[in-house]
Amino acid sequence: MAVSSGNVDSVTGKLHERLSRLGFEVYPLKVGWYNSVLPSSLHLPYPDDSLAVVVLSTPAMFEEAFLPFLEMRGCKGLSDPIDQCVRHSVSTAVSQCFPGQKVDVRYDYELLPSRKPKFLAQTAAHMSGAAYYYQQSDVTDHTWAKKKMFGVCVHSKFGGWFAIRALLVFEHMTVGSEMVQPVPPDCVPSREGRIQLLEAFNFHWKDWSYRDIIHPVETYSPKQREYFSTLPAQRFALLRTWGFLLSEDDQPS
Ligand code: B12
Repeated sequence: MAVSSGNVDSVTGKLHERLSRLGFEVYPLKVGWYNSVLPSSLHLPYPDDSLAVVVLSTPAMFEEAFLPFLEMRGCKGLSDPIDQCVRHSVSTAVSQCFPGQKVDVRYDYELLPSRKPKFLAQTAAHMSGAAYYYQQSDVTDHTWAKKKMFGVCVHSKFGGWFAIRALLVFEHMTVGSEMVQPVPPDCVPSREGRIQLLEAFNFHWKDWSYRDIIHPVETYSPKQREYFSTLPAQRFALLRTWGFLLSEDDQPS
C-alpha cells in the first residue's frame, strides 16, 4: 500500500499517542535511508521505500512503563525485565494501532542466526533524525592509532540518558519521495567535544559521564540509577527489596 506523508504522520501519530505516555519516542524513516550506509549483509530485507519507525526510551520510561509493568506482575520468566517491559509496551501498541497489519518488530537485544544484531540501533537512530551517531570517522586526525572506538548516539534533549529499543518495519506501506530525510541535531559539533564523548563512552562508560556531554533536560531518577547500576544478575533481588513479588517460578535460583 502506498502511503502519503500525511499517512506517515498518522502512523507515527497513533504510535506516539500510545507510547509517549509510557516514556517512549517514535521517529519514522525509510528503509532505504538505513540500508544506504550499510553493507548488504546488514540490510533490512525490504524495498527502499518501505516505512520504518525507530522507538527510543526516554528517562520517563522507568517510572511510566517499567514500575507499573512490575506492579501488574507483567514480568514472567528469567529474561531481562526491562526487555520484557519494552516488548510488552511496543507489541501491545502495534497490535492495537495496526490490527491485522504485517509489522516486523525488531528489538535492540535480538540477534539473527548469523549472530549479527537484528538492526543497528545507532545507525537507525541517526538516519531517522532521532539522535546523532558520533563515530570514530567523525573525528579527523585522532590519536587512537589503530584502536576501534565504539560510536555513541547523543539525543538533543536527553544527551546519553536514553536507549534505542526497537525498529518497526511496515511491510506493506511504501512512502514516496515527498518524505524528506531529517538531519539529526549535531549537539556535539566540536572536535574536542567529540573526542571527549568517544573517550568517555569507550574508556569510562561505567561512570556514565558520556551521558552528560550536553546539558540534558531530564536524566534517570535515583531509583532508575540504582537499578541500572546493579549487575543484571542481581536485579531480581533488588526488585524484591523494592517489594515487587515475582512468582517463585520466575526467580533465578
Ligand atoms: C554488540 C553491542 C555491544 C558490544 C560491542 C559494541 C559495538 N558497538 O560493536 C559491547 C558488549 C562491547 C557493548 C558495550 C556497551 N554498549 Co552496546 N550494543 C551492542 C549492540 C547490541 C549492537 C552493536 C553492534 O554490534 N554494532 C555493529 C557495528 C559493526 O556497528 P557500527 O560500529 O555502528 O558500524 C556501522 C556504522 O558505522 C554503519 N555506517 C557506515 N557509514 C555510516 C554513516 C552514517 C551516517 C551512519 C549513521 C552509519 C554508518 O556501518 C557500520 C556497519 O557496517 C547495540 C544494540 C543494537 N541492536 O544496535 C548496543 C548499543 C550500541 N550499546 C549501547 C550501550 C549503552 C552500551 C554500554 C554503555 C553498556 C550499556 N548497555 O549500558 C557499553 C559501552 C561500550 C563500551 N565501552 O564497552 C547502546 C548505545 C546507546 C547510544 N547512546 O548510542 C546500544 C545502541 C543499545 C541501546 N539499546 O541503546 N555493546
